[in-house]
Amino acid sequence: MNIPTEIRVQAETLREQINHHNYRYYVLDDPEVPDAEYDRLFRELQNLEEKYPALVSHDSPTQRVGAQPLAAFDEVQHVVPMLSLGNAFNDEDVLAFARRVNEKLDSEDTVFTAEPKLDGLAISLLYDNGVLVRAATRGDGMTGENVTQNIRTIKSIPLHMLGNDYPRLLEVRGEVYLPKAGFEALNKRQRAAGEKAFANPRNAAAGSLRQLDSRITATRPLAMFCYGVGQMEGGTLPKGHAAILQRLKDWGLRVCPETQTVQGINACLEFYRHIAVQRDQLSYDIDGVVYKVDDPAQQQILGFVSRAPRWAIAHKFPAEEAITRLLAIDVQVGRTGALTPVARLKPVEVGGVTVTNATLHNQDEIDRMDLRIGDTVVIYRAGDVIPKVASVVLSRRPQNTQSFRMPDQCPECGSDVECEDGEAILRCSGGLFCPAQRKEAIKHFASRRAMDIEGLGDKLVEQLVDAGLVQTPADLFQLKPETVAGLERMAEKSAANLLTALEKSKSTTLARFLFALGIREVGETTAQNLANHYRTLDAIMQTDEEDLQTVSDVGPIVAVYVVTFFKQAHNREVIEQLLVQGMHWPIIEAVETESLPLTGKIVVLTGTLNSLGRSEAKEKLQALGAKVAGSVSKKTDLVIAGEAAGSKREKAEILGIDILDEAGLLELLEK
Ligand code: D41
Repeated sequence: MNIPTEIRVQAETLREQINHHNYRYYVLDDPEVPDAEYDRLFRELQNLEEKYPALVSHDSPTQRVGAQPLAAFDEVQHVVPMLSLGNAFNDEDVLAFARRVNEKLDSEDTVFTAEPKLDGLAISLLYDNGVLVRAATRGDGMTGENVTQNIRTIKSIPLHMLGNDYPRLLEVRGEVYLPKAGFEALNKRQRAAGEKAFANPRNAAAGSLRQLDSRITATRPLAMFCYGVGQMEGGTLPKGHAAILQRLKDWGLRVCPETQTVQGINACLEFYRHIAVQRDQLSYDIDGVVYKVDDPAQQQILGFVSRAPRWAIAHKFPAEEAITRLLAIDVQVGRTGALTPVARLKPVEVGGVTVTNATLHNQDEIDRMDLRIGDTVVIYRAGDVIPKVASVVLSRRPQNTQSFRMPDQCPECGSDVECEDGEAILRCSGGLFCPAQRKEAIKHFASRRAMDIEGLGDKLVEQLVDAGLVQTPADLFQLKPETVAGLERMAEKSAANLLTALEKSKSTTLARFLFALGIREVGETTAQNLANHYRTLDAIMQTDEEDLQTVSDVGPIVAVYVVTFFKQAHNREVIEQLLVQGMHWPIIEAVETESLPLTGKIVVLTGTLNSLGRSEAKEKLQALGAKVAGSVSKKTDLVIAGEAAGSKREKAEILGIDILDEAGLLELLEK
């Protein structure tokens, strides 16, 4: 097909725009336009390429979805070997490294560039005339595997470098990793699908890159930071490691923003401590920092020993994995009755903290690891997250291990345990009859973001429930100073303080109160949305599922939870008592909405929208004053029918309700 010039220009312009926004988003971490605008450009390019398949270029930003599965990975010979890094485990090791460097360079204050050490996989990217032509794993440093198809799915890796001053041939090296959030999300997905969860982000990144089917890799939110160059032909690089990194960044490659150039080894150690403090807040896992002599002439003088440069060293954090013995598996009952197996461990130090418990998630997870009580296990702990059992050391399994089954009865109250459809979660059916759920409900009620009852910590709640003094949140407000003071480790003064705090907590907001009730899936945001929408507790207690779904953030599942909660007599009773005790909040004024174009109109969204997401559309309609409902009825004023709209559209036609297509919606939102 002959493609008109203006179409070619249009596609090229779109690609440039998309690449530019990718760069702003991934490399500079400073997006210029909202996601919706990016999505719009992307879809426009996709549509063009669909219409004119000959337009599709190998480096088009649309070509990241994965390709046909491979039978095996090809081998790649690294022209410039990928060196390894020497390790330092303490300040002394680092100082010894600095002495060697300074001696050989005959300098006192060498300039170093210090980088966080990503815990991922070392990867080489080869750019030929700016186009990504090959990506390979490090392998043994000499020979790696060709993972080009997989690497192409990583959005933060440019398929085409930016600018025009890049070398004719350039090999960029760096670390591919899975951000912490991506790791958690991936494991959640894996578990929901009955698949094995990954022990840590590094394994997850490795597993994702080792996929022969790149369409699977495309679903894994991998990312990359670049930290050096290998092969280069037909070009020059600036003098100095930090300057090279800056140049890579200009060419569209992602570089770790924490990287710093410092003078002298003490400044390196300072960097280490600074990063150690930041570690938990970083969006990616690191296992230490790397110091590199910045000046390439000095690097040359230092050279390397047995495949590791003498001009660089990794200063590692204490290990995050350790081996210990699984002593027992206990079952914990959470606020919503969910049963979680918890590993009791022989105390072991992991990353500088003594660990005695670790989470096991569910029975499936235990079965998949073939975990038995008495086993030797690997414990993994990253930053401040809950430690977990990563794997079993089968070769160290003793003779008399015992397998484990989740109980049929709640270990706290003896009620039957129920299994929710399609979920691996077991739940105690005892509700607030179950002391464990009662305790958790009261802890949640008292917590800082709920009623914020100062001095009412977890331990005290447990004491109060165990002593039979408190059954429900409302009972808290009936406590007498003498009873509280009579509890173990409770002095008169702290008892008086608690009562003052309880009194103070009575003055609250409707949103906090709703959140404090602990309705399933009603977090702070949903509670706030419910409060804004209904303005009174009565209105919320009387509403139905259909109406609830007109609230921003509330879907059919949450709507059921809310209605079910308020239907239950014991919940209504507790609420009643709390109000009698004097719990109160300011009246929420109605917002002036009369001037909005869709005020009072009930709108239903159906079918697929191309230019914006459904929740986005819902929010925008609500901003215009509309109530967005889930199903079509006589009360409906308007139906927005996207692509492939089905029965809802038909019903609207039968009822004679106004119908708008996507273009009509966009026009409406423009107003
Ligand atoms: O972040 C890392 N994991 C990292 C790894 C880094 N920031 N810098 C590195 N620099 C090198 C040299 C100095 C040899 C170019 C490295 C690695 N190597 C490396 N990664 C895996 C093996 C070696």
